[in-house]
Amino acid sequence: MRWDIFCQIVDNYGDAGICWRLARSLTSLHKQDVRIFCDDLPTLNLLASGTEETIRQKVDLQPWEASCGHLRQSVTTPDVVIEAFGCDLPEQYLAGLLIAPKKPVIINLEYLSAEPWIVDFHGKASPQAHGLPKYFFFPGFQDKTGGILIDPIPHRFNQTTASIPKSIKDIWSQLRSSASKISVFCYPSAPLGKWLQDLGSLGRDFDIVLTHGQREQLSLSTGRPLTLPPSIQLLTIPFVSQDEYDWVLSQCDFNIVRGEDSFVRAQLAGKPFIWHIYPQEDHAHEVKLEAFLDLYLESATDRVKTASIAAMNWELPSQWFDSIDDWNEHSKAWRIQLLQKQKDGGLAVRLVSFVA
Ligand code: TRH
Repeated sequence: MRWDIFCQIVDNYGDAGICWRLARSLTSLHKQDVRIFCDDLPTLNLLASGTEETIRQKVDLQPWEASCGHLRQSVTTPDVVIEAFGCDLPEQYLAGLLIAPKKPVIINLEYLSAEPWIVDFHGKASPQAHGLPKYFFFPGFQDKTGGILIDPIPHRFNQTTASIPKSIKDIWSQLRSSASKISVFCYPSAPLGKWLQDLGSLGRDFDIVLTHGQREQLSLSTGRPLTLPPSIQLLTIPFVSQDEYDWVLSQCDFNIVRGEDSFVRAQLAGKPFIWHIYPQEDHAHEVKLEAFLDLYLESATDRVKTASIAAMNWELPSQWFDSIDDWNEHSKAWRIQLLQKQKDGGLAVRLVSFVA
């Protein structure tokens, strides 16, 4: 089938990250024909840049405006149109669909949530005045949801130095063998300065891999230079491609992640993590976090429950770090359970089957 994915980058990278991951799965694993129309092509290109060229070339990346021109050539009328995260289709493009001989199905690809109500809304029709069929598609962890994007599965990453991405090789060589590695990708509201200082009181070595922009964010939040003990080493990596960032998550012992894509990758890495969920004004994020923790900790021991709930609510590491080995075991088990639930191929396959 031919797919057109519309991606508007409101802020951050998550929308582009999800669209790219979906597109690469649809093309390289499921032999679909995919174009992405994006209003911020440079960001999308950056995310996609580290991907193997054979995979990268299969997806047609286009600027948003190109969508109108393309449709006039009726040969490229799509079978499926994805509105990622409810973005509105360009009027001219929609008008073209209405007069096209073949009518596509429109999918409103929603945000991932562990909340129970999405099970009832996933796959429901969304009748439109223009008459084209449109459906809600909800990614999720539970059965009977749209699932999660699992491509590329992290176990393909091996531990050899040969696999270190070129863009971070120099920085990676500064890591200490005595130290645990923690990657950091969080929003400005995180109390990271205090958190790192407390980590320094644990009497263990930690190498902190700050992703692009995090060091500046840290300086701004503390308002003064941070004094950390020698047990804590801060390292900054540049903005890397999505594959390279996936690799970083898979290599660290603990990850601090934020929007829905890095959140899922941290789980697939099979390591303990803090999900710094995007803060919403109406506190909707607290409900989402709680819903996730209910699922994530369903079969966890009390020790892991206490530690991970404390960590995800930004309690200081000295309050919970002594449970890290147990949390580690739980993370590995959760990863296996997650992959088991997605053994049908996860979101990409469910989407193809749904449309078919
Ligand atoms: O960038 P985000 O904060 O995006 C979020 C989500 O879309 C969220 O749902 C939305 O509500 C909010 O923005 C407004 O975090 P996320 O989802 O983890 O996406 C980051 C993407 O960027 C992910 O695909 C990984 C990628 N990435 C790189 O490719 N290279 C990097 O160096 C880093 C740090 C990230």
